[in-house]
Amino acid sequence: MNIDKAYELAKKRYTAFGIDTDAAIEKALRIPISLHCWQADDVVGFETKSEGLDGGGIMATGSYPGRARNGEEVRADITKAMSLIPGVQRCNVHALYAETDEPVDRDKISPVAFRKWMEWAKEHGICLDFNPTFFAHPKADDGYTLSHRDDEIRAFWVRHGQSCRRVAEAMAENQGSPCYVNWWTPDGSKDIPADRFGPRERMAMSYDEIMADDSVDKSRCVDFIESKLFGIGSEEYVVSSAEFCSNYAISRGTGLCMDMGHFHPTETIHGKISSHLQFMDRLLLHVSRPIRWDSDHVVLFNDDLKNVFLEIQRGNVWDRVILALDFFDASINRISAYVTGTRAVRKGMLYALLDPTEQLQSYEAEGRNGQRLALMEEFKSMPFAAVWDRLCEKADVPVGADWLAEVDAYEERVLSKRA
Ligand code: RNT
Ligand code: ZN
Repeated sequence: MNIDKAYELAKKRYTAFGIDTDAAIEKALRIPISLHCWQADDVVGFETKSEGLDGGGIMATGSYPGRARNGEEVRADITKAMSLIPGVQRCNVHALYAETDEPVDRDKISPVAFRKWMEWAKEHGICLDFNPTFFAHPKADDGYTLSHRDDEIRAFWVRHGQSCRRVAEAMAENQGSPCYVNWWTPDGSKDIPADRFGPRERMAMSYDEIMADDSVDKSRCVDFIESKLFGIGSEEYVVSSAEFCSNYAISRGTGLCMDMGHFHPTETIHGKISSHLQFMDRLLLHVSRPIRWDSDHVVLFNDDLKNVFLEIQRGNVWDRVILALDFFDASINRISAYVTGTRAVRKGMLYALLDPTEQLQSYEAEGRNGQRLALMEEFKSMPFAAVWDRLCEKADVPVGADWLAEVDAYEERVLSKRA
């Protein structure tokens, strides 16, 4: 009742600027967000019994009880989280979440190992995306994978990449929609390398060898390469830097992935979108929140996030940006991490879709930059919350903080029973 009243008033305010709030809600609900499977279990995966990330320089810190311990638990937790989040959702699975009866090494993984994921996805009407795993493996222990100087190790990782593209293709076939594949390698060095060229040459060669497999349909398996500035253990040198990845992507026609946490701590990514999209068809974004470093904190509805979506809105490139999440916090209830983060992303979309873009751009064309600035500022205090509540109501998910009670109940009933 109050939600409807508040919405009607808000709608009037936005209509005065020529903004259609109903259309914005519809559109915001239709844009897919790919939830990462690894928040559920702190990036442990199903290969080992280890209780944490094993190498690769990414780190899930914290020991909040209730971590998912197997495929059934991971999927149940994601299903629970998804039920509290409005709008279209996908799920992105990492290769180390393969489920096999006998151990299968990374270079031999095949679609069968992801059969349960595919069945689950079908059952819930969601699409899957995929990530090869170039970390948490003895052959990645010295910090190099696809750029390794040892030919045998490099060839192992190339085979891993090739098998991952076949898995992705099978997922795409299963869901009748492309599978977006994100390529991230930890390769790099803690201290000053004597040779920065060699690993980059080998990295490019390896990607070329992986992507050369023409039997994989590129409209089904769609590849994006993720850059990074530094990681733990690769502070000085990262092979797949921003320049490496964007040059590779442009020269080879593959996609680029920008992770919000993979740049200098004072550097943001929204300004880069219009540069890359001059030369690329599409971009994948890993939506994350760095705090002082690539800490992968739960995404919040903050200025960084708003700016990314405002940029997409103002450039009208909604269909050229693919959104996947990449955060992992082991210090809080993991379902709440998913729900807080993903709802924040959906909020960011709606917020941007309610932007007075046309008016701002015509002020700009007329050189009325004072008006442009003023309107941007005024819009920050528009009754956005009322439109957001309406969106949640429309999507049949809890409004406001009501979802917390459901997370508490799930914690009590399910998570707290896990040893
Ligand atoms: C690491 C990258 C990468 C990973 C996932 C788990 O810094 O962001 O995307 O977080 O592959
Ligand atoms: Zn990432």
